[in-house]
Amino acid sequence: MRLPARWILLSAAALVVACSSDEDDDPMMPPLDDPDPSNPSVFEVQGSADFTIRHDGAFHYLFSWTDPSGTYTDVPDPTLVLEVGETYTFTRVTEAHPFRITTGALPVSGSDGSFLRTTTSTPEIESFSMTPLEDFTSDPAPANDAILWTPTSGDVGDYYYTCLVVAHTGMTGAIRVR
Ligand SMILES: [Cu+2]
Repeated sequence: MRLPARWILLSAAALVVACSSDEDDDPMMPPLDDPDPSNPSVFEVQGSADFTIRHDGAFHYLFSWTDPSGTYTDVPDPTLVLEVGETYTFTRVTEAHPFRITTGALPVSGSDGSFLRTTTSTPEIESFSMTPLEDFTSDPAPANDAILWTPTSGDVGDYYYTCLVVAHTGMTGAIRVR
């Protein structure tokens, strides 16, 4: 039996597509969870930036900063997309609510702009914290010690920030280093 020429051509094209997509996708390396740029809570911060952090009750952190794309004021729990090699400061300027950066393994639910920490265990939060702890904690006033972070290529990945008051589960957001 002779196969129609058109069928052979289509089959060859499908084989080429299948082979090229095999090269692009490494099944052992799931892609990083890319933030959705259409989500208004996701901010691709341009260049180095200084984040000033206030709070809305026990519900949200409020971030203010300026970068070449504009000035942002009191943004509740933004997802911050940061760049390797740039330097960022995170400074708490109002009372209470110690601010901690953790790894992406912190147990949370929700999505960009509305994350909730799902653990209320201090030892568990500590276990997922970035170390040294004091370098990734911004204490409230009057200490006002800032976190100063220049992510390296080894830091590419996902992180969270959260309040160390265990009941303040909504004071949680994401940082993605790209
Ligand atoms: Cu808090």
